[in-house]
Amino acid sequence: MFCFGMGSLYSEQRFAVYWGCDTTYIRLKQRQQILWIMNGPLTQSRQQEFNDNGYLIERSLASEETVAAMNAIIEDTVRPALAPVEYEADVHYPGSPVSKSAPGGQTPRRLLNAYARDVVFRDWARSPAVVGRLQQMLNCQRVMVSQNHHNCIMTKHPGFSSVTSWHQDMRYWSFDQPELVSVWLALGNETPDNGGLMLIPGSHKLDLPRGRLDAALFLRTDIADNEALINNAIPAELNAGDTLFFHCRTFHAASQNDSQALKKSLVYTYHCENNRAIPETRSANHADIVVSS
Ligand SMILES: O=C(O)CCC(=O)C(=O)O
Repeated sequence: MFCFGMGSLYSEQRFAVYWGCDTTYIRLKQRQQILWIMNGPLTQSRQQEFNDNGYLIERSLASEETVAAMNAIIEDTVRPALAPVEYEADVHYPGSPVSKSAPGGQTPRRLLNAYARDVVFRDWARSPAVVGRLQQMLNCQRVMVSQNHHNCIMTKHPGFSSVTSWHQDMRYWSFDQPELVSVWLALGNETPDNGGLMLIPGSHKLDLPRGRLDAALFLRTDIADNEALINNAIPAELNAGDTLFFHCRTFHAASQNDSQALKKSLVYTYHCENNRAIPETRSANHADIVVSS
């Protein structure tokens, strides 16, 4: 059911506005052309891009002030790292320090529980710019943020970072449905040189046989078909404030930070309210939070 309204945009042009619960059409009558079809902040073509590729980069989504406030908090709490923390030595990935007592062993990989760390992180997590996009990508009104695992500030330090091999984030999650979206906010420049993410477009649609993955659910590197798949990867080149949305089935990877500067990114993962964490799994450790109004 549509409501109807009319008004003047310019003296010589009239426009009509139709709106329903979710959809607004703005039509310039003079051209009889729909200029703008909106179901939320993403145009249909941007939403289609996300559906096709399994990821979408939205440039400058966070303001300079927000990025500066977040960076200041992180700089204050990363050396030494304020608990709870995951250390590079915890993950045992290629390049990780072998233990917490080895050289570089105290290098933090993630400052965990970002949502609880400061209101600036909470405000971002529940901001209309983020949540509106997620409602479209996840196709639901009621969106929740997880307080488990990807609720963190990723810190990639020069000198002691590790390689994250090709994986889908579903390896971390236990949910009714593999329908989650992570939101990765760059707090500085990210390129392959400083360990920025690489993604394989369209890989969220693949249903690979178990044999294509190793014991830890990374893509096996000894299989020619995987090599062909990995050759399609593209880097997510980000500037501070740019935001990468990616589906939990999109294969991605990252190398070590070969620059001289700490790389910082804020990451949250979201799902629809009717997609529940499986009880007694790590995904259900802490209650999820509704972020849509
Ligand atoms: O920054 C990285 O090394 C990649 C992180 C990542 O993909 C993950 O934690 O799932």
